[in-house]
Amino acid sequence: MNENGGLKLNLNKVNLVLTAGLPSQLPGILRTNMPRIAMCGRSNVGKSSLINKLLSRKSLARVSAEPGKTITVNCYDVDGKMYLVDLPGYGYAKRSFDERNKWKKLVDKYFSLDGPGLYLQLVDLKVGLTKDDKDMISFLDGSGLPFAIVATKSDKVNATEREKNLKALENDETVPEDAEIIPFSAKTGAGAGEIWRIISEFVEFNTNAN
Ligand SMILES: Nc1nc2c(ncn2[C@@H]2O[C@H](COP(=O)(O)OP(=O)(O)O)[C@@H](O)[C@H]2O)c(=O)[nH]1
Ligand SMILES: [Mg+2]
Repeated sequence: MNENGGLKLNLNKVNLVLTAGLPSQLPGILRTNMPRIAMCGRSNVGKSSLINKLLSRKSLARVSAEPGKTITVNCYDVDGKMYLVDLPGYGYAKRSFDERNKWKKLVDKYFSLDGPGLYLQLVDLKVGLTKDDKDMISFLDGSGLPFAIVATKSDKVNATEREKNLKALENDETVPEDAEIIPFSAKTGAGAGEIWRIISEFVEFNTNAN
């Protein structure tokens, strides 16, 4: 199977094209008719690690041991066919009111951009849904935005815990019945093929539509 889920992509042609720290910097140089795939989730859930794994890079997106350091939207152009977007994380307890406000304004601006956007909502498979995760899922669902749930750090749970925690996600009332839930590990790469399949379906559909 093609590891990019059917899309022909040259992963040597990946560039960080925009780092936006202010709403006014969006969309900036982004071509809004090009599909955007955004990583959404709390600080430390594994957003940057997912981007690195999908692009087979060790440290393209900065992986941080200290969560919540920077509030920026980082956009990677992938072979001129789509953007992978590293959204700033939420739920970082030490953030000040001003910083939370900055986060909200920036993310709201991103959500309001024109053009095709898919959201990968990351949830820690071991931790389960936080209050903030539930709020985000309700927002995505309520706004009619297309999204899939990626249950991260699957290497940290054993098979029993994994099944139990996946069931809990599936059965949570904030998670729509038809939502896709993909267990993923940036450590082992498990689930990456499935995530590429979802991305490529979205990209193909929205490229042909233009
Ligand atoms: N064991 C394990 N650790 C992970 C995984 N994904 C991320 N991490 C670790 O979790 C921490 C936060 O990851 P990062 O990608 O920076 O999260 P972000 O804040 O959402 O971008 C880092 O220490 C990563 O090495 C995973 O799949 N398995
Ligand atoms: Mg990050």
